Amino acid sequence: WSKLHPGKPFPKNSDGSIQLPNKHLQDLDVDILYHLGLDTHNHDLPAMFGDIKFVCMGGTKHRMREFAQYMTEVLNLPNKGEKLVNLTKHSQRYAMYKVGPVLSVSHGIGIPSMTTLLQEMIKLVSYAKAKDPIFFRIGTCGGLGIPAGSVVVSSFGLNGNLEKTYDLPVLGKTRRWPAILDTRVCQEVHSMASKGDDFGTYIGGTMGADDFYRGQARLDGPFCDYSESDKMTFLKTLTNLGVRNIEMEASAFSAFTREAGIRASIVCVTFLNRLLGDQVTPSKKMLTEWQKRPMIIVGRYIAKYCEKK
Ligand code: R2B
Ligand code: URA
Repeated sequence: WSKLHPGKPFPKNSDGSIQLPNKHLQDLDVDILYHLGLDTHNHDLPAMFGDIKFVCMGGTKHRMREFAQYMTEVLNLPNKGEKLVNLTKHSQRYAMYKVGPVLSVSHGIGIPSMTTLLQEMIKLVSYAKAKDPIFFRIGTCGGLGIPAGSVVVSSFGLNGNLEKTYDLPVLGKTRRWPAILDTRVCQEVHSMASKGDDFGTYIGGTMGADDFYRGQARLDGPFCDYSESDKMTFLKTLTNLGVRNIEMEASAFSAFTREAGIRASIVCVTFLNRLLGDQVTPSKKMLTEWQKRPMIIVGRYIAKYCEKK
């Protein structure tokens, strides 16, 4: 990694709260978390979010509301069955729900949308003085060589150039950060799979592509100038590198949580086996059912953690 600018994982405060490495923030009287519709002057962030233990992010607003509702049941919270309030409704970009120690928040599609949200979430948990928060991404993906409907817990992120990094142009130069995920959380989350589940849960690398079509070697986008055999060669190369699934955020999610010193895990359900095709063909009902699977696995992890407390 010597040629990268990895930025060491930043140490936490002794009480487990998150330190922000950016010294410029100390010059701000007020920090406006613009896309969350929250700020450090008008909102008492420690009172609102100081008890957060888990930040769970996923693509859609609907799914993240469903996850929040699901967690009220799993944790048997007093607001079970009540209508949940979207805490970011003023920003109208994302949706965020708080249930007990869980924040459930949508991040949209792709790395720029996700990292905008993720960086404001990192600031939010730091300002709130939340202790040792763990971040999850629960999502959807294409699988490699495993049945559709399987769950993949990511062991590392990979960019579209087959490198285990997240690359971002900064001040006119591309900088790179290692896309590393916490091995222990990955294994602990994987151990939440049960023999009785009607789906398999796998560990593997996850490619975070910058595009759904050509960026994921699809043949069904509006543009395509490579052959089916080029596509298969690429997908097999990925498989040989230990990659089990392809989505659109893993590299950046891994890199930014690591840089902040936050333990994190990515848990996605596969909507298709990319070695067999490109189109997402299962019915909406089936896909909705499958999207619950990462919630079930992560829900068990959170429940187990809360039991121990
Ligand atoms: C998975 O699904 C979305 C694209 O359909 C994207 O956000 C991702 O990572
Ligand atoms: N999301 C992706 O990014 N790719 C897929 O193939 C399916 C869902």
